[in-house]
Amino acid sequence: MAARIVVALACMVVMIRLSKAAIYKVGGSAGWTTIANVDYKLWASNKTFHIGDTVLFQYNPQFHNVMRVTHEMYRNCNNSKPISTFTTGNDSVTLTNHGHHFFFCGVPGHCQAGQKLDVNVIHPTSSTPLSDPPISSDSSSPSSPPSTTTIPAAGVPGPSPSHAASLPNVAAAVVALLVSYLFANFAY
Ligand SMILES: *[C@@H]1O[C@H](CO)[C@@H](O)[C@H](O)[C@H]1NC(C)=O
Ligand SMILES: *[C@@H]1O[C@H](CO)[C@@H](O)[C@H](O)[C@H]1NC(C)=O
Ligand SMILES: *[C@@H]1O[C@H](CO)[C@@H](O)[C@H](O)[C@H]1NC(C)=O
Ligand SMILES: [Cu+2]
Repeated sequence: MAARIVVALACMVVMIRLSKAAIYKVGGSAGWTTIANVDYKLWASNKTFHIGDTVLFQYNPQFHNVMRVTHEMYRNCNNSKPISTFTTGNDSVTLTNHGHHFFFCGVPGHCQAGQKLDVNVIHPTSSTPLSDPPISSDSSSPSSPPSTTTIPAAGVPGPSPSHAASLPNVAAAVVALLVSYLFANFAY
C-alpha cells in the first residue's frame, strides 16, 4: 500500500515538472525595441503560449514602454487609454486567460514602426503550478511543435491545438488511474 502511495506521489511530481510555465523574452535576444527591426509577429508565430506562461519585455525605459491594449487600440496604434502600462524596462506579464493579448510601445511612432505584439494563448490546461519557471529566450516548451496556425485578425481566440497527447495530460491520467486504484483498495 505504502509503495503505491509513493508511486502515485512520484507521478504527481513528474506531472508538476512537465507542466511548468515558460517565460518568453519578447523579441529574443534583441528584446523590446525598434532599432533591431524585430518582427514581433514572426517572433510570436512559432510559439505556443499557455495559461501561466509569462512574457518578459526587456528594454531601455528611457526610450520605450509597454502598454497592454484592446484589439481596436492595437490595430490603430491608439495609446490614449491603455488597459495597463509598464515602464520598468524589465516587465513580466503572466498570461492568465486564453485568447489574444495585445501590447505595444506607447512612445509615439513606435507602434507604427512595428513595436507591437499579439500573444495568443491557447485554451486552458489543467491545474498548472506557476512556481519558479525557467527562462527561455526564444525557444519554448519542450513538447510543443512549431505552430502552423495563423493568428486571426478578429478579437477571438484562435484555433486550439489538441492537447490530448501532451505529456502533462498523460501523467495526469496515470495519476488518476493510480488514485482510483488506491481508492478501490481502501474501500473494500
Ligand atoms: C483613440 O481612442 C480614443 C478612445 O479610446 C478615441 O476617443 C480616439 O478618437 C482614438 N483616436 C484615434 C486617432 O483613433
Ligand atoms: C527581469 O525579470 C525577470 C522575471 O521577472 C527576472 O527573472 C530577472 O531577474 C529580471 N532581470 C533584471 C535585470 O531585473
Ligand atoms: C522559433 O524560431 C526561432 C528562430 O527561427 C528558433 O530559434 C526557435 O527554436 C523556434 N521555436 C520553436 C518553438 O520552434
Ligand atoms: Cu518604443
